[in-house]
Amino acid sequence: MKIGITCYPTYGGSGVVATELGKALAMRGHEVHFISYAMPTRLNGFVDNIFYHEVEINNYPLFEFPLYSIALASKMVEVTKFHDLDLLHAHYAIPHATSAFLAREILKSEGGNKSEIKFITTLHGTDITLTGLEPSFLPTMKFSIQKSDGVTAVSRFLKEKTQQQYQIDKEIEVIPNFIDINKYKREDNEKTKCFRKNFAKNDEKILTHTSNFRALKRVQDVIKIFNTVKEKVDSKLILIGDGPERSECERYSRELGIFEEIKFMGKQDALVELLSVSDLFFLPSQSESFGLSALEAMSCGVPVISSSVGGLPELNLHGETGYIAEIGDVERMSKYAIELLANEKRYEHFSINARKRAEHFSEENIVPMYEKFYDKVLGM
Ligand code: GMT
Repeated sequence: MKIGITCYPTYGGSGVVATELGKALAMRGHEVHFISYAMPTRLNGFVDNIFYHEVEINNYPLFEFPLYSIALASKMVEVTKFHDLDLLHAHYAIPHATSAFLAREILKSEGGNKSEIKFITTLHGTDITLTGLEPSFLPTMKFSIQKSDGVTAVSRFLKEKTQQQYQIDKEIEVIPNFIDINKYKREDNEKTKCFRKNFAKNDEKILTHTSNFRALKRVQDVIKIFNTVKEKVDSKLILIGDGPERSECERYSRELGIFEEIKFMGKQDALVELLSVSDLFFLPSQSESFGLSALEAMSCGVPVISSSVGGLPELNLHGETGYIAEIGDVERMSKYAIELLANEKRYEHFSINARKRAEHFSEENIVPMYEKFYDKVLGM
């Protein structure tokens, strides 16, 4: 199959999922064409069967705002025609589903051999729960989702939320996030032992959080939890990633007098190594449709303490792979963390369960769900 994938290339989980999906599909013999404004960050190194098409945007003094959605639609038309695509797959509805709709209608009106092209939209999270609900986007979003030839959502929660909030009766297929379990696995060797020494003393535990530091990730809650946990369990905190709340988080940890015990790592490629030296992962988000970062941690055998929002309970099983608590209940999250870190046997059990749960979301299990869905939409 020849598939055109559009995603946000540099920021957020939707781009990661879209790129990893494209890579996995290419490995399975499909031809994948990424259509975006920049090369997706995870598309590093040469992969056979993968092509990248950059959307060029011409600036003209009259256009106060870049007309990306239109330029993207035109690029989708061009790539579909000249690379003989079978399908367009838009990740994150705004504006990708709208551009794909436009591209499909243009190709239909041209009446050539691509006049029957179909497009699929994958809903990831904030496209539905936040940005899409803004009055300036809502009618266009609803329309674009409804007009998609197929729609997938990354959790049952997101499917139901879409149907309720947009009053859409369209069938939505749940295809969860996935992980390369052979890459994301706990490394326990001389290198990671040495790595661990950089962060903590032998008897200290390492608590970790990864995100793009937006307000909805509630990174300050992680700092509050750490402040309580470290009173009972000798520990250090690693914060990975960067974003709008980072400065405020650094300021807050200075105010609490614990800045020296927290490592603000910024964006990191060595995620597997960092997760391999971690003992607990925190994701206390305000909103989370799936929680890819928690899945990455679990795949490395790290139990997760998360909020109970969105799709998180579909991934993190309370009392098995970690614990869940209400948004903002840092007291309960701290209590869970202290109890788990203090109980070696239970911890071992949770760590094994976390890895087993992650295996359920392996690339091998989930990517064929997309292939099956493509076949269904194309009537094959
Ligand atoms: O909002 C983000 O953190 C980025 C966002 C995105 O769409 O790029 O992530 C969403 O998609 C991920 C991949 O499907 C999910 O794992 C995240 O849970 C989801 N984020 C939110 O719902 C906040």
